[in-house]
Amino acid sequence: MISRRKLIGSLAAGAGGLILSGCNRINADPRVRSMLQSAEGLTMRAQRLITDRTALAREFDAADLSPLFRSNGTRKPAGTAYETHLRAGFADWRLVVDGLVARPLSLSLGQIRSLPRRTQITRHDCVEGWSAIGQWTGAPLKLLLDMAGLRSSARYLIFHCADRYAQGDYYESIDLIDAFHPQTILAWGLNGQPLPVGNGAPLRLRVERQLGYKHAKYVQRIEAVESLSAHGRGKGGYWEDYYDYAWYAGI
Ligand SMILES: Nc1nc2c(c(=O)[nH]1)N[C@H]1C(S)=C(S)[C@@H](COP(=O)(O)O)O[C@H]1N2
Ligand SMILES: [Mo]
Repeated sequence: MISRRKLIGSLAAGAGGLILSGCNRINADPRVRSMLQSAEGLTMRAQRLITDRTALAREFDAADLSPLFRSNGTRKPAGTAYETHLRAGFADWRLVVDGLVARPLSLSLGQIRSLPRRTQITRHDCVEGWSAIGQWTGAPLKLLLDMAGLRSSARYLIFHCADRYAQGDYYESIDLIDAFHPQTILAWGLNGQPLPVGNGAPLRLRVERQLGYKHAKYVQRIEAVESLSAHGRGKGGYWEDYYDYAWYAGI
């Protein structure tokens, strides 16, 4: 749970006393509502008829933890930039939050770790047919979005990752309902330890109502956009662009 006093304290210290713009009632947010009324919101409206997208994913107990949380996909980004950050313990690494925001952010890992944290034990489901239960600790994405101040035109967030596949850089995207979901966190810890390299160090997305490939590892930039069409091949993610995976992979 997040203590409000700690929240305000750390935001004031870490971000120069930015004003918190609350967005707790995401369904009442005019941006979300206008998106739901658009053509892009069609699939989502259909989904909402059968599921409540703001509902929480199931959380488990410590006794349910998988003995090992496997690494899948990229196990370590190639290249000297990542290697240099890794050797320095990510001391000079920064997460950039930009695009359609009022106050672009450049945050160190220390600043992100000192934000109020959320810890959750959840089950990760990969389309390749395996699941694992892990305990994730990180900063609720909502906190960073409130610090940055989304502009009214923002509809989606693109997560730019440090790893590359044959066709292009790994990236993923989510809408604002998932962005403000209470279990959507930028995780820097797994099972009580710093996030291992194989699982996305130093920072990875957890978006618990969706399948594994949406959980971007090695996140280095979060970009707020109005449309997904200008990025990659326009389908909102690496697997979506090149392998026809569904953009919305709700579970
Ligand atoms: N940057 C990046 N993020 C990624 C991937 C990847 O290859 N690169 N693989 C995805 C897939 S398919 C899954 S199942 C999970 C795997 O997370 P894990 O390595 O912690 O098990 O990360 C997802 N996020
Ligand atoms: Mo996956």
